[in-house]
Amino acid sequence: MFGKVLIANRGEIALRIQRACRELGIKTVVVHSEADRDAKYVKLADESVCIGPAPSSQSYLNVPAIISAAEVTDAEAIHPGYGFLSENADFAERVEKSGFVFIGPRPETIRLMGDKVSAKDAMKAAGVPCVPGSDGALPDDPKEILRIAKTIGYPVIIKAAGGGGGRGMRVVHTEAALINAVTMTRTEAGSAFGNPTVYMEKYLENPRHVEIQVLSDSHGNAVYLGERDCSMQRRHQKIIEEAPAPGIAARHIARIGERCAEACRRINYRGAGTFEFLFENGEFYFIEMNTRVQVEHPVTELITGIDIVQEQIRVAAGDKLRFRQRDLNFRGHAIECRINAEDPYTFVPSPGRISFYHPPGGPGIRVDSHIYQGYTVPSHYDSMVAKVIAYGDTREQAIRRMRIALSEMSIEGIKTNIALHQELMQDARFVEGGTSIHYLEQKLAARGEVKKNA
Ligand code: MV4
Repeated sequence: MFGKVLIANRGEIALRIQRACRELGIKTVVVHSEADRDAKYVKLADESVCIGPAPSSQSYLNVPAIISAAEVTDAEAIHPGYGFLSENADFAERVEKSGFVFIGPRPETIRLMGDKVSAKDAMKAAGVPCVPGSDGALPDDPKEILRIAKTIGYPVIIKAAGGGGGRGMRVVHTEAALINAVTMTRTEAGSAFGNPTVYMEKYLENPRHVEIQVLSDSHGNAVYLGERDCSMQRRHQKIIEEAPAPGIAARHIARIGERCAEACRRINYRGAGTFEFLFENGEFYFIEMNTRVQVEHPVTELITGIDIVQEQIRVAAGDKLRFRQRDLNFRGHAIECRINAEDPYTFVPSPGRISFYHPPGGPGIRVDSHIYQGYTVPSHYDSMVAKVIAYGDTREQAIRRMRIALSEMSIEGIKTNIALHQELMQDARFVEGGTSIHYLEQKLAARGEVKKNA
């Protein structure tokens, strides 16, 4: 096992990785920006290195500064967390070429999945069901493009190969609008991602977002850790995630999960990964693969009893997975609410000093957060300040526990979206389970109209 790991991230995930390292007996180095200098989690680390000013471009994305920090502190491996450099293949390559272990997949794998066309090709070849669409990149010939769309059937969606996570997409409803939409998506993709390649899929009008968590070692072993439903989102920002996904049969999950694990074995995947699917009319359709630990990993940890971050570190160190699929049981239900420093109505970020903080607790409640009373939420980064995760034997119990947790929690001095979460935990459609990716935006739009009319 590694003696020392450098954590190339900030906030709650930097603390989460630190805790995993500590339990494994690994020393930690945290790199931080000037804005995060006084944070408690920085002081809790064995060592810390300031790598630049507040803007991420000069700190958390500053590759030479991070590599230098690993060199001067004699770290053996680098954990990138999520966001920032976590899915940057060039960074992973620089880390390994500098003699450190990148805690994540091999750079080639990150590159393969970063290109959504090659990712889909690889998954299709491995037997993972995909959204019907163009076989690979769209050609230049407009006649060919029109023919492909006719075969798929409208509506179709044009996506950038270099996009992902909701960036670089356009929905097309009619033949008349197609060629212009392809041209515009290509142009935008060229300037945003440096890659004008686009592809086409059947547009699914009202799907759920259901993802499969996998873990894979470098000895040909791979398992799936069940699914998460992440449909409750606004503008591609998830706000509630849960495991298991309400109303999907365990047999169905087992079948798709086994396909994902088999795909990992085929591509010799290393580490934790997530297969993103759209789920509509009882069918799974692969869209993208994420090669990092995700914000919502705790819900999977609670229903499996597996520490995903520790397992990431173990397989990066070359260990074999310590369990097989038949050793795993999915038990109970877990729900995560992302607590953001933002206005609950306008969603405008609300950084600043936390004048009072009281976290929730009690049976089945986990809080992943780096905040405390007196902490100042910097304005330079993501507004998520805490994750409240409720676990119960049933979904009903998890919801009840979440309602209690949210009622106990107080964060004063900044605005948060706790009130929105409280409202959603009482929402009849959420309580019923299985809402689509459009539900929250539709609900918020309806609420806005009531206001305007009043
Ligand atoms: C889609 C889709 C409908 N049909 N693909 C958005 C994020 C990116 N990961 C893929 N996305 C979508 N792809 C087809 N063929 C709808 C979305 C989508 C979405 C997906 C997951 C979660 C939230 C979403 C919000 C809007 C659109």
